[in-house]
Amino acid sequence: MSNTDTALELYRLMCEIRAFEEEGERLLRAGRLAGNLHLSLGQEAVAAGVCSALAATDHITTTHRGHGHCVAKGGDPERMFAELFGHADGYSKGRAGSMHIADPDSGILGATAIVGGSFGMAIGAAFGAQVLGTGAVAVAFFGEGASAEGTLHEALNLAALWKLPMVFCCENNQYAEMTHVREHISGSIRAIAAAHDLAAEEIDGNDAVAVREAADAAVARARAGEGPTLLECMTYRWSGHYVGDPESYRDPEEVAAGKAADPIALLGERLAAGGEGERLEEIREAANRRIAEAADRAAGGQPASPDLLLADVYAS
Ligand SMILES: Cc1ncc(C[n+]2csc(CCOP(=O)(O)OP(=O)(O)O)c2C)c(N)n1
Repeated sequence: MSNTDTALELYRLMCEIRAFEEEGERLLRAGRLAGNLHLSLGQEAVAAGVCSALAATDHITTTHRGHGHCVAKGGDPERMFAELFGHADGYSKGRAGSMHIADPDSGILGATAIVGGSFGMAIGAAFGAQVLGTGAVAVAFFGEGASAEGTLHEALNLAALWKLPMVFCCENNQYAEMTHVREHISGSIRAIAAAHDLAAEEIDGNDAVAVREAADAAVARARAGEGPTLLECMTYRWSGHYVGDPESYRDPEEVAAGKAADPIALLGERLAAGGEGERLEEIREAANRRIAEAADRAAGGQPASPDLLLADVYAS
């Protein structure tokens, strides 16, 4: 793929993620979804940059804010929306919702509401790949808030010790719930990784091309048996922790500055300067259409049946 084709693909992925999040928010605010949503608006470059560096056979694990990762890894937006609607054809048969999307067929081993829960699953996937010699790589997405969890240290240590084919991808969006990063991290996440002898890199997480280049290098290292890498992608969470969060803890000026570093606009400007401007609107429209149609089709599904409540819970 040429550099331009890669950049256009990143642009398309980011537009689909943005459209998914905006449609989800619209449906939730219209009272059509149960539960709540944690949106990744503003963080699209991380999901697009990392997931586009992976093969279909590679694995990701993600968090409560994982829609973007699932869209970018090849999850079907219709089945994702079906899950948000609580419909039987959703990825978890409509019983789990937004924070529990999983699609092993496209390498999405699962999202989890447990902060720090993505590490153990990815370690397992990477260890399995190493033992079986499949060549697959596992990426654990996490927010900077998960650095307070002991499981991060356990995972970093084991991954480095066993040279597991893994990438730890921290989306540092500046907030853990309502707490700014300067109020909850002493030192840095990269330093934590370095203490466990991992290669670690800080990246402009709003620059999809920069994320992609760093992810390409980390994935190549992992595949070559050279061990795990931690990528700390610096970005900004545009919306509240959840839809409807009053956000009294944030300065509107700070939010405006964060939104000014829009990863989609940033890449769009670069592509336009390179003479690709005309294709951008077409890509945006196609992305919006794909997502709107997926949501419409999902809306027509059947609600999860109470008969399935205990299915997949106990082994026979
Ligand atoms: C083990 C655990 N502790 C606490 C919580 C409550 N909680 C939900 S989200 C969150 C903050 C997560 O922040 P971060 O990891 O930075 O991810 P972000 O929400 O910014 O994407 C917390 C503390 C939880 N879900 N799980």
